Amino acid sequence: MTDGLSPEDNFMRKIEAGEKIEPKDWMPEAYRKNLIRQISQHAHSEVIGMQPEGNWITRAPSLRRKAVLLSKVQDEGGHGLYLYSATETLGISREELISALQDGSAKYASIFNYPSQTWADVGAIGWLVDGAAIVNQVSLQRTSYGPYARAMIRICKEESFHQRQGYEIMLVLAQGSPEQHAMAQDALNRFYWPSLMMFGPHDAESAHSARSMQWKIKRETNDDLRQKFVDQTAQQIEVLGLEHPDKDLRWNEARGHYDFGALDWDEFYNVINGNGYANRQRIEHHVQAHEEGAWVRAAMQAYRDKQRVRQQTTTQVAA
Ligand code: BYC
Repeated sequence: MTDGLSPEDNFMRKIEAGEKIEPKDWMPEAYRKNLIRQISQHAHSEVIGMQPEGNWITRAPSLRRKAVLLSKVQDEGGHGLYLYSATETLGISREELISALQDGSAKYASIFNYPSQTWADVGAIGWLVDGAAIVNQVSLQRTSYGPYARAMIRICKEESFHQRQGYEIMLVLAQGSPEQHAMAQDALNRFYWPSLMMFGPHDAESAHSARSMQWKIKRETNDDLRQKFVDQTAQQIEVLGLEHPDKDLRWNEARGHYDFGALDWDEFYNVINGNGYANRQRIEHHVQAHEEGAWVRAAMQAYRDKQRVRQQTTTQVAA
């Protein structure tokens, strides 16, 4: 009890006052589980998201492009690690999280099940995918769980750089030869709609939104964030001089937003249920990399065991 409040009431008082919930604070079990679900899926997205771009590191068109892409992909791995650490503060182990990803019980962002076929796709991923992620993550900087909110602040700084490098690739291609311009247009056409799907189903269909909004895990709804992204992207497409893939896009003066065309929700559910173009390949690649890294985990464990024995011996000698 705090100030005569029950743990439940004290938790809600903190949430309503905009105070952060920290790992050692009392929290409802459903809040803890919902956070483990969302933060771990976020971590998995960062790690699986390394694959479509990682695929292009050796094929990037210049040394500068290779160095930038290598560094960007490495950042994504780092984001995954902060987010796994944030999830572990909720009392779940890294092994459990990884096995949920590999057995398909935990999801990761649908967008990473689309293939990266051309160099322009790398531009489109940086611009649109990181761009959509930033819109969401800026909002998540105000999430109620302290470790998640703090991870988001650092991650957003890096994502802004990622988004700009992607946009710059697109700008160079869009202003290049007719073939390069066509390649940029094709990448935009293929990545635009899946990027809008990153924000999840419509609010009315979103299983977790109401609860997550009440607990301030999510600070804006899926549809509100999607609208922000549509609005900012429309102008960016205009600057690139590319054709907008949405033929129903119209500025709505009364709403102060763009109205936009319907998303293909069958495609969305198909992809999140494991039947996208690259779902199987992404997980197989992850399993293989994880198995190849087993010796690193074993070496770390052996080092920790040795340190523990050494510390015990020192303590015994001192006593
Ligand atoms: N893809 O009730 P809903 C990056 C699932 S990576 C797959 O609305 P919620 C980057 C949802 O999980 C950044 N699944 O859920 C990295 C739920 O299924 P479960 C990625 C999706 O959680 C490398 C069900 O559908 N960002 O930037 O309230 C290179 C019902 O949905 C998707 C994040 O992860 C989807 N798009 O809202 C480049 C942001 N949408 O769990 C870039 C953090 C929905 O019941 N996550 N589902 O089996 C979030 O903000 C929220 O989890 C979502 C969904 C808005 C995604």
